[in-house]
Amino acid sequence: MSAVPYRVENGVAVLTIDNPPVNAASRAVRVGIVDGIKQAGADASVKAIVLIGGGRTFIAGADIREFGQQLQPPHFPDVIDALEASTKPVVAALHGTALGGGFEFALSCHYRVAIASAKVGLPEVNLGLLPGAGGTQRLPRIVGAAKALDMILGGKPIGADEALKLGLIEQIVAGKTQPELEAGAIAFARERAAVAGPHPRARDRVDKIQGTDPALFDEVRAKNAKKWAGRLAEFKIVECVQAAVEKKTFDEGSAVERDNFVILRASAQSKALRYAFFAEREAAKIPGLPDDVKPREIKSAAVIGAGTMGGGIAMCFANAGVAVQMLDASQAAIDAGIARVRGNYATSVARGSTPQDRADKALGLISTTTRYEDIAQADIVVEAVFEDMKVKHDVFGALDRVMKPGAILATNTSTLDIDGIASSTKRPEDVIGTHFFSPANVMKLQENVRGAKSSAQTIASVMALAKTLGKVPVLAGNCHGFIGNRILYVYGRECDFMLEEGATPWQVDRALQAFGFPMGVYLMRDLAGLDVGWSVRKGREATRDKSLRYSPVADRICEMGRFGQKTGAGYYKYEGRNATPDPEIEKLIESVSVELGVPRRAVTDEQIVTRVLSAMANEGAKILAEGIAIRASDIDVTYLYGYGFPRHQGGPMFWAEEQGLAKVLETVQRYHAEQGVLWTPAPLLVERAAAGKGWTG
Ligand code: 3H9
Repeated sequence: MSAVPYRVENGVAVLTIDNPPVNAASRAVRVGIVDGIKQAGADASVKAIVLIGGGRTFIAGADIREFGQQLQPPHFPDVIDALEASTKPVVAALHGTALGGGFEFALSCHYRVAIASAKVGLPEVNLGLLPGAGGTQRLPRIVGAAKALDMILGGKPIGADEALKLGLIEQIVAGKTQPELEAGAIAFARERAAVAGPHPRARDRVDKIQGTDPALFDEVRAKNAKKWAGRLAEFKIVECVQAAVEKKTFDEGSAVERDNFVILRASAQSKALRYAFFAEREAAKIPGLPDDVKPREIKSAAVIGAGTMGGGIAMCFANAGVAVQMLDASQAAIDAGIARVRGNYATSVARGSTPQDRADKALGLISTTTRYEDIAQADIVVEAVFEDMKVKHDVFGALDRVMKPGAILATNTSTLDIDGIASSTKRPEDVIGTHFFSPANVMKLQENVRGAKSSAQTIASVMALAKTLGKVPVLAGNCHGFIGNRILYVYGRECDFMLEEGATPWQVDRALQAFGFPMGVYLMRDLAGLDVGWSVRKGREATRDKSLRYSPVADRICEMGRFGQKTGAGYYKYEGRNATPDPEIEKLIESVSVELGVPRRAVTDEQIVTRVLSAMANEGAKILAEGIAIRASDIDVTYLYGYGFPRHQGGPMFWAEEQGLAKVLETVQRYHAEQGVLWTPAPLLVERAAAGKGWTG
């Protein structure tokens, strides 16, 4: 059975791609298209050809899983040649998403039609690739170089309306369904067949690239230099579009594209980004949940606590069209909270990231109250109050009294025991952690934390909720800090020790930023404010294990009244948001080294990165063995979406696997010998390294 069944209707050959779920252009699809075009060419009764996706979408691109293997013919250029060389007009009929190689197939057809809900785009950059099937050459020929750069570098699909305006499609077909699209495309194809050929080919056009400002490409490179530091694909994309404009022929430009695509496909960055793509999708799958479990419907929500976090979470619901009530103890807290939310919307409207009408609509979905009785009918309530078990008990006790049966009682705690919180209710099966990341309306991660008694339906509901909110969910088990903050603690701890051993905050930050973190750990702490962590540490001081190494540097900085950016000084000195290294802090750190008897030595940037990542992977291995994370890749997803881990590095567990677990273990053992118990190698790391395996192999 062909992956592209062929049939003729009314003198039009219809090639229907049948490769669920997204009709990826795997080998069978490529074979099917080439064969279908050949068959249509040879059939005298056929006057035109329609290429259409079966099911819910056109082709969503190359089959990403094939990139790790030797690619089998026919290759993408073979398919494109077949489409383009057809003397009978070929019409691509688009619905769902026509992406990457799929859209490139469409661009090499003579005509394109779509239904109004279709989306088209070239998202390869998100996988560390470039459009390698002529997209960097054909797109500029249709929309001009500047717009093509915009679309390819942005990697975001556009709607059919915009595609029509840009000349990327010829017609929007009436109707909403695939059969309606097919009928419209056949009618369109018959019209075109009645017109004498040759039919238009994007490769022959020069009108949109002639007269391109030669400075455009350097300008784009310069404008993005900081954002793209260390990344490959973006620069290669600019080079290819430049070749489309500057090379004498289409084929010369295509050769530049092909060479660069081959480089990117083999690159470590693309491997990491492709891994991240699948890791994100895996994380949504929860083994052990009964197949028939149905998430509860969430049509209304309530958030307890109108602080920064509570307001951000309320915005998430409102942005997703879910009515949400914000509850706080006093009207003053409510007023301050709603003012902050309004301010956030005003800022994003001013920046152009949210249209005014969308902001107004979202704001209209947020209401406030100070009375628990008012939220009783909400389908879910998310608690975002102060991180104190006593306060959480009070809140959950109140929720237990008022909330309707079947409401989900979620907590945004970032560290506390979910079972402890659930114990203040008589319905622990409805209690679960939904840990959002600050700013909650921006950060993509939703770390869901299952308690011992959270029901399968409660788990399924918050996993589904994440999708509704446009978040990426990971399911964690219950331990102090769960996946994310437990590893973050180790990360920060090792950075602090390196300060005492000879590094400076700015060196640590520089090394982490060179690795790809958008912000180093100390700049991040200064931004978040140092006082919160200080008060947590003071609270725990009595119970801290004094036999373990502890760095007092952060406490000393707070004792100086330096709480970070908001006080104009923290690890750095600030003028507004501009941070500068502060010799006073260097002196303070040196004096701590002397006081603790830690000899100072040169620490290299490479040592900083290796030490931090090895410690993270070692802790990750413990988390994995304890079942706190379901998969190593879930730890990576947590870091990619919640902690700004550079996506093109894949995540700490991916990093470790790429290094080789034996090599990482060697580093861990070396620090264990030097630093002691905090570096005890994770048994799982030892086991996997000895077996010569990765985390899952
Ligand atoms: C390319 O085209 C290169 C060319 O320029 C050059 C070639 C020479 N391949 O996301 P979902 C799977 S690069 C293989 O949950 P949604 C996905 O893993 C490619 N598998 O659904 C999942 O599997 P599972 C450029 C793929 O409705 C299932 O399909 N294209 C691919 O939320 C459902 O996916 C892209 O980058 C694929 N290409 O979103 C598009 N795509 O069920 C990548 C999906 O086992 N894809 N799968 O977990 C997407 O952006 C979204 O999947 C899409 C659907 C918007 C299509």
